[in-house]
Amino acid sequence: MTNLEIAITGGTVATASDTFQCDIGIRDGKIVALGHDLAQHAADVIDASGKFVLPGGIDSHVHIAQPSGEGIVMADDFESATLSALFGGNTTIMPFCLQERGQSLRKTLSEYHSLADHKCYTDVSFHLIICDPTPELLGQELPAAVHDGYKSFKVFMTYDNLRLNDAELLATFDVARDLGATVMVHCENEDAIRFLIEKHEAANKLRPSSHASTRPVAAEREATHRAVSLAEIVDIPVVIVHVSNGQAIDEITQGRKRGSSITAETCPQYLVLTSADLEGMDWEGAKFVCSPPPRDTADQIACWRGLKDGTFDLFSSDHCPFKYNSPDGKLNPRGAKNFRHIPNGIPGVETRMPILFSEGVNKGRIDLNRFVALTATNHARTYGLYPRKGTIAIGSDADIAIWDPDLEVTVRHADLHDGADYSPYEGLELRGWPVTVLLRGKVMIRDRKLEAQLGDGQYLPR
Ligand code: DUC
Ligand code: ZN
Ligand code: ZN
Repeated sequence: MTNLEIAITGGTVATASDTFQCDIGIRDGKIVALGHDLAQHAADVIDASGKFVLPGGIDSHVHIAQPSGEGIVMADDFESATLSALFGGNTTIMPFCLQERGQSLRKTLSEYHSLADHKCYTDVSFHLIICDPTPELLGQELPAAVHDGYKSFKVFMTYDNLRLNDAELLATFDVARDLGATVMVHCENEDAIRFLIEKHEAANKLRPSSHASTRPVAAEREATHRAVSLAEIVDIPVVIVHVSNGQAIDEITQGRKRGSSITAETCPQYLVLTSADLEGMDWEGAKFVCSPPPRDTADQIACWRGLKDGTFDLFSSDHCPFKYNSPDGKLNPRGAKNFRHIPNGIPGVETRMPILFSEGVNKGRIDLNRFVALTATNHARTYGLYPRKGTIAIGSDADIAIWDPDLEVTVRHADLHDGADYSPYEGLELRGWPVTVLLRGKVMIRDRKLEAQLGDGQYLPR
């Protein structure tokens, strides 16, 4: 009798805690059986012999279609970003809804929903970005949004038009604590950065490499210390996002030793890029302009250590794509002359997991279970999607990525699916790539070929 829609057979299954050989049975979009000899019960059998069968990736830090300044346009819409995510082994992504000053949260959310509705290849759940914490927003709009299931938001300590000062951070943390919302903090000291930018401009140091020298480790370390301290004063857990260096890691470790609840995230750019990449010929360094900027090899090593020893809980892309050779991208008329006008952000949603798999698992720096925790399970746990998402267990959504651990891929932007015109990882030689991806039991990619339809991805209320 056939009672399974799909059986995935013969693979090595891994979760955040265990690795085992078994078949997976899928029905009605859910995992309904873990066992042996399931093929005979299934209408469709996917042979995963010699492959790793992992939970679909969850990338909880992705920017899509966000307003990014006059004349600047992000390179991805929801269609291209989620297609790219899917080919990189992700089944859920969590983009941000940026509330522009003066606009209501409700309107912001409805605009992002109309951009995303029926246009996704992965499941999607939104965070907010809060940049204008007026009494009305904190007293009414934010509680209403959290009540409606938008339970996490990012705040910035940098960027002129986004940053919150300490009083605003405290007031926002205070409300988040009462609401049980999760706060993500971008830690860089805006005043220090602005001071350095002005110095660099006065000295006519305008090339892309100045982006790194005007956003030094000390600016991130200080802001991390402050965010952790303000959260301690309010007694709220925080997520410190895109940590780039050893000194910021130390601040997190110290905070935890004092008893603070801190979730820490890092990203691929802090493992395989350095500030030297911003020194590229012509204006090519602009391709690597993101904040915080990539650091040096000692900081790369510190980030690897943090991934291995459990300091980091989350490994996200901070995907934030702009075209390079375009007047609405990195080489906009002002950005082509002065680093401060180069839009901040790099693409990476498709390469996030292959980079960590190849450089981490295949090179012996982290094990497979840690890989799963860092790329899927901990994201689901942190943002309220677990155990529906982020694991392989009876009753969970059948969101599964089947990896060929030995497939050798040289990163070429021409082979990727995002809307940018370059990859910061061009030429990187990787081993291991997801070849087949299922979303809620539907085969979306089979043997690296798309079978999904636009709109197969759903919004996930939380
Ligand atoms: N920095 C951010 O804070 N967000 C998106 C991209 C970036 O570089
Ligand atoms: Zn950020
Ligand atoms: Zn970001």
